[in-house]
Amino acid sequence: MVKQKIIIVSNRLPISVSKVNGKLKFTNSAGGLATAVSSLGGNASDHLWIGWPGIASDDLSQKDRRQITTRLHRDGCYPVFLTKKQVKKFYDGYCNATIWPLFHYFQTFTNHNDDFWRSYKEVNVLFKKAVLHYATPQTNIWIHDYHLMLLPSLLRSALPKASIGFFLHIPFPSFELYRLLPNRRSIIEGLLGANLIGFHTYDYVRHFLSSVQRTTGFESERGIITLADRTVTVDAFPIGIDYEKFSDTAKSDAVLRETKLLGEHYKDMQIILSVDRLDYSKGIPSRLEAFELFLKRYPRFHKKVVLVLVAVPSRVTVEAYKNLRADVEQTISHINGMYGTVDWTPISYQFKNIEFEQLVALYQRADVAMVTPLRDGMNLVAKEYIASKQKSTGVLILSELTGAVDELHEAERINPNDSQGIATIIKNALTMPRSKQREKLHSMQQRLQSYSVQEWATDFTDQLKQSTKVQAQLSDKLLSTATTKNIVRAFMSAKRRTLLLDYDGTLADFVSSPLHTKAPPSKALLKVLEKLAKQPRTNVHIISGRTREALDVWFGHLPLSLVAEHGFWVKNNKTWAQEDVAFKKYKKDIISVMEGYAQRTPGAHIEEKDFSIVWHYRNTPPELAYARNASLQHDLRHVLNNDEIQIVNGDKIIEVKPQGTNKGTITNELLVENKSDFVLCIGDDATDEDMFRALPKSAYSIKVGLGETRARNQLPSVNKVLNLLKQLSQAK
Ligand code: GDG
Repeated sequence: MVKQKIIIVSNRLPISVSKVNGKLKFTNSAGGLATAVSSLGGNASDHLWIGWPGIASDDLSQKDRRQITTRLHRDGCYPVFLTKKQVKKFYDGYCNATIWPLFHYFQTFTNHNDDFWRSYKEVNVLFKKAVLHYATPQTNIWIHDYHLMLLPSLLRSALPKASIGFFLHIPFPSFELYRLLPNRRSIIEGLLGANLIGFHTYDYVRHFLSSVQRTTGFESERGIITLADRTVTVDAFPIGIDYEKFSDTAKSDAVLRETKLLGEHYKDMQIILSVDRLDYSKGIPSRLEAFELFLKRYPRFHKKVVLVLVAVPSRVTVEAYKNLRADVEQTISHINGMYGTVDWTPISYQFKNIEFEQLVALYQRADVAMVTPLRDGMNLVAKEYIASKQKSTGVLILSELTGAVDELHEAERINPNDSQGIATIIKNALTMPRSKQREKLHSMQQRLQSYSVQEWATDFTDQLKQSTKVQAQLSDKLLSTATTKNIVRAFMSAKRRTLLLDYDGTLADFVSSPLHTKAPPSKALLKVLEKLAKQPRTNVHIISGRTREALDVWFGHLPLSLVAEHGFWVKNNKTWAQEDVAFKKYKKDIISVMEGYAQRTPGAHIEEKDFSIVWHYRNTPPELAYARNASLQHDLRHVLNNDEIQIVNGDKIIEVKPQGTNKGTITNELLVENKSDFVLCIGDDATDEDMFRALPKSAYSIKVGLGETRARNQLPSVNKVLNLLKQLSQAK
């Protein structure tokens, strides 16, 4: 079997299969995505498209399936067959009755149903199997849209090194909406299997990053999320249209003929055009309301204007869509009945899919396009209208709740809920001077031409390759099996061995409370440490920011050397010795500043140690923490205006402590005392970088987690550290 270089995965294939009079019928849908894919370069055989062909498998015999598969293969497509039950629960259910309404801010239409969710997981697994059938570790995989949000992680576990991209075509809602989803964590984890996640606008990127942080705790910097062993890049790629196709078709004979027919039919009337799938997110009822208001307020336009409303049938089996259709058709009858005359019908309504040339002719002829969704990921109709205006003028009225508005700022922006405002804008649009219309169209056309759907696809796939490459470099430092073996070998042959180990985040995972009663070492860890410390010629040092009391309770019974409070306390021969520094005199001021903040910052609290005061904010909502931390540090600097004290940012803490002593200074002292020919140092945060800096070249150093470090190697998790220590403890 030929393995493909790019696999596109989307719920629907660009070819639909149906059965007419018992015979299979194949229909191409020349959508934007199909054009985008064909522009990706390489041979057609380099691309493979996996998706559902649009017909339930219950209606197909084995022979039908074989025929479909063979026929689709010829066009580079591979079918995933779904049963009627899956179509109902996965597609109509979880996709279109749960995710679609919630992500478009229609909370009350959102149906939370366990059966839907089960089916969603099941179908994502079906897609995974289909992809694995074709993918190699070198394949680039590009997954599309909200139907397949679990697929990136499902594929990642099977193909750890694959290059996986995901693009969401609908909005990603604010966390306040997203948090309502019972499966919010699984969906985020599903998406994080990708190397690159793309959205239409930066607002959706922001919402996504904040939802990632709030549901999983993973933070991001400049759009890069750092997981334990990988990074994920998140960015905005506003989808374009096939500009040439629209501008060329607009000039074609077929369209000119259609436009002429429209001209004859509507004579001197101005046309306002409305084209969408019949979907509640598109705001059709409020558009009609505004149009009615316009007719009421400006009778001089009666018989001079017609609203051509094309509503394309969509998801007709879903309850909310049935109700919407009834509602829209009732309102149209009402307006036509109220304002129409024998020779004039204000709204010309078509509930069907019209031919492409007819659509472009309508774009070409329409004086105004009303694109007023209540929410829309991007909205291509707005862009297509502008591209089709090659020989004519026109005005675009565009909702500010579409993704497209970011690029089309010359459009007449409206709030789709403001019918009064829209009525005025309709009047202004119908009377706008042609020179002004031309000027606005020109700027928008230039922009759309320069970032067409072809550029969009190339941009996304280039970025995917780039981010996969950068991520591969990042994981270059991850400790390999070979280096692990080297470390064990060096440990075994050394005359004297020194191990310098941090505790939180290195030997134990972070817990939500810093209290030592809440973060005790596991039995497994204690066992490994004991065994390790009892190895001959071996000194094991725990170098922590924790207090003496905590370290004593946890490790006092083991033959380990302990360093508390980042080096201010050192335990040798069963007694603690302290660094000679003056800190006491500052404590009162520091605590008083911090207490003021703690009282009005939910989740934050203060910890007092002998040589530091710590502000903990792990349980504070991140946005609030960000704001409070900035002003807390400002106030602290103001109060402690001297060189003896430093303010250090740690992992979800701000620590105020004396200058001079740190984990690096103590490391220097320990290395002199121990005189070892094997040194291994493991840590995870900024304070541990001081240790890494103090090590001789020959030492082994490991940072837990990704991110910049001076350490020679990295390990992704505490568990992996324990594995390594276990190997050393068993070395003979
Ligand atoms: C989703 C997101 C995002 C419409 N009627 C006819 C017809 N169309 C074509 C248009 C346009 C497409 O359908 C509709 O695209 P939109 O972007 O407006 O909306 P969705 O279908 O909701 O698309 C959306 C998009 O994905 C891409 O990422 O922009 O936000 O919801 O291309 O031309 N085509 C023909 N006859 C019709 O009657 N031939």
